[in-house]
Amino acid sequence: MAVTFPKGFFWGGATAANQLEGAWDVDGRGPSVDDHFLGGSVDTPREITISIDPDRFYPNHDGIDFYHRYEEDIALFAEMGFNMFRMSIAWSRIFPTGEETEPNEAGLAFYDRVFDCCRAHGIEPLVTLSHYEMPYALVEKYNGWESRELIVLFERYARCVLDRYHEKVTYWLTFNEINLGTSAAGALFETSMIRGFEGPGSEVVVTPQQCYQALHHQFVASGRVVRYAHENYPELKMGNMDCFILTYAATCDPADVWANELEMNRMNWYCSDVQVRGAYPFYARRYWRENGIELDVRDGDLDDIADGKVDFYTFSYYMSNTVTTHEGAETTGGNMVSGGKNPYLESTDWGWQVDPTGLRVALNQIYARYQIPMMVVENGMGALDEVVEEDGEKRVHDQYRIDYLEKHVAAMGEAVADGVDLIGYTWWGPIDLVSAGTGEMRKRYGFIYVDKHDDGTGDYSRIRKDSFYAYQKIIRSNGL
Ligand code: BGP
Repeated sequence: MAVTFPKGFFWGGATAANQLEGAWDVDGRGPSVDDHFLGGSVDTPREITISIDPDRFYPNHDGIDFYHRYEEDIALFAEMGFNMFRMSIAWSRIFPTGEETEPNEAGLAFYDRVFDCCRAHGIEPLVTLSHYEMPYALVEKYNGWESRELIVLFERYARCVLDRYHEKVTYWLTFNEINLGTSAAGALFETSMIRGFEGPGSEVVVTPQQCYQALHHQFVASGRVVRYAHENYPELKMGNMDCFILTYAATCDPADVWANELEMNRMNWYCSDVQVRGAYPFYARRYWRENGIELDVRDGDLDDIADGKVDFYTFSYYMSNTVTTHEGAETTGGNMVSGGKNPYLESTDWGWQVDPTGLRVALNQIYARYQIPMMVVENGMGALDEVVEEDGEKRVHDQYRIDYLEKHVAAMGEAVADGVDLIGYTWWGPIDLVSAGTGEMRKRYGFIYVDKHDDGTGDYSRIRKDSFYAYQKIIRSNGL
């Protein structure tokens, strides 16, 4: 059966400000959390430094210099046929310390230029308000989302950018991969609770109480922002964003099946149940009790959450894992999430298990639960690429990435045929950028190669990889 994607389907790519913009201290921008992270690798966690050490290399400081090269990059996206570009706004470009009452006009003007450039190419921006970052000053003063103070500060920032860009941007997401906040390792990225911490990131210790309280603050903040958008700009579409890590019971032992049910609730459903349905789910109370969590919920919080129901559901999908209660099970990689190995799946060089069928399963499960429009806003493969010279041209033959792309597009096509209301797909890292988990450039996702390396060298030139043309073909045929 020929797979048919809906007419007007959004095809594009996804990025985050801190991973590509660079220009970390330009035009009044304040330091952001990620500016304090050094580079790491698959087995060496990124180190955090409280002060910026001028003698060390911080990969996010220069990113891939999108700040100065966005016109060239957006033109390349348009050449591939994109009609959507997912990006985020760096909060500290707009409010450098997070506590100013007036925004930084130079920062606002930058995003005006970017959105105008997208529009000129017929590309719809999809904007994440918070993608793993906040002004670093808010870490020092409040320990990130641990503090309730963050709610009003985030609201101020979000209202400001909604007021400014509502005619240029229709699709918005509040928090990137909010559900990573349900575990200590993920909370490091997602909630920025790293005050006073120095050293390799994975050693940051936060308790379940801190994680779930921080998430509560984010739910309230997200709810208030969604309500503000709906009341003031009814044409806007507001979405959530979860990191969907599909898990399977490793065996048919009912104990494994139940353990997997619990893991799916924590990892994949807890946050989206709140943001899609506007209330904490039925299983939350037992989970809180058994994990020593007592939420501080103030008057009005639950109304904010109830009013903050999103219009569409979005998620990232990279891998699946397994869950077992049996001893001695092998585990596999993931930057913030690791899980059980699946003998039927292969893994990337960074240990992420590749499972296109799992994407079809996830789409069906999510749609069965919520029945609202959905987008896959991240999917991709980090790999080592080699540049070769042929006929005086530089090329990258990345057939592995094309295979990954085609299989995941096929799985989405099947899900569409299953009846899922899927409206868009944005590949993670359409252009090589700094890895969030490891800080590496060598972990490349792009259809466009960027000459930038982990020792800081490179001239930032861009090269179309073979996958550039493969994606172009997919888009031209609307997925056929
Ligand atoms: C997601 C993040 C992205 C991105 C991606 C790939 O979890 O939302 O920011 O980086 O994963 O991960 P990594 O960069 O660690 O390979």
